[in-house]
Amino acid sequence: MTTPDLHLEFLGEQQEVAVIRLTRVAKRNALNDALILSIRNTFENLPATVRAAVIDGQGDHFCAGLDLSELTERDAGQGLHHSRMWHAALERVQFGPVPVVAALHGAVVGGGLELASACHIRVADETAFYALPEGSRGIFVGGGGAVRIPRLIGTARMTDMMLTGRVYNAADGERIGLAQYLVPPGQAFAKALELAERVAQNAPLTNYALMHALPRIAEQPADQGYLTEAMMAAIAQSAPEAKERVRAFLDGKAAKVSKD
Ligand code: 1HE
Repeated sequence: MTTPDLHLEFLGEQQEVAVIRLTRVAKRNALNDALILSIRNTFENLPATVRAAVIDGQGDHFCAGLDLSELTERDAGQGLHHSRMWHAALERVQFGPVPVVAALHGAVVGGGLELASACHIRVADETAFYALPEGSRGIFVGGGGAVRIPRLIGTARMTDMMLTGRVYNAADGERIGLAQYLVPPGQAFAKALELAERVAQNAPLTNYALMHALPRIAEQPADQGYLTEAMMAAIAQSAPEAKERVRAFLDGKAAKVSKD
């Protein structure tokens, strides 16, 4: 599944963390059609041993967004299908088999921010910056950004980013919710890997619930959300693994919640 523009490897004692790295450094990891299809293919074919994933970018930037050199003379129908191709790929990231941690640095712009938004946790180092230059390029987001980014930062902030070309630095990005973690330069990958290894230790049904039930519950009217939550809770707690984990705590064999 490794290609010249995408590297895949497995880390951890049981190879439980997949590391997906964009390696199109000369083009600042701009996403051409082939790379988008590679991302989709990778998430569709992760081995069953994998429990969590990290995605990052080689070089000085996470991702420069859509490969603008491919934005040629598409007609409306071709543009529609191109956008839908991105949707299908990023849907495999968000609703694929395992939680994904994005390790961000440098440019996280346009389609790069759309890719990051499809991940479940975002870790940024202090070199990261975020923008949606689509506005100034005369185009619009097409990789699911109009759906996902307002859910992270609100419609007003996204509108401002696109209307004015506003660039958020790493600290402000973390403040407004584009990233959940902010780390010193060069440390995003290490932190993302540490988090992914921790996520990989969760009961698979818990991770499934967080990826597949929680975002849908959050979109449901409250009375439907409560019912979906109750059903998901019942399924998760019925798993033998859940019972073992609760028993381990009651027997004093599992870690307490600690603020350190
Ligand atoms: C590219 C791209 C690209 C770089 N498509 N080729 N995205 C953008 O509007 C962002 C455009 N890129 C930039 O603003 C800058 O390149 C960066 C801030 C990301 C990096 O700057 P820098 O100085 O490190 O690199 P560079 O010299 O600008 O670029 C190096 C090469 O990468 C150069 O090619 P070269 O052949 O002259 O060496 C650039 O042309 C190339 N390159 N970014 C194509 N994006 C689903 S819809 C999503 C819609 C969008 O994402 S729109 C936003 C697109």
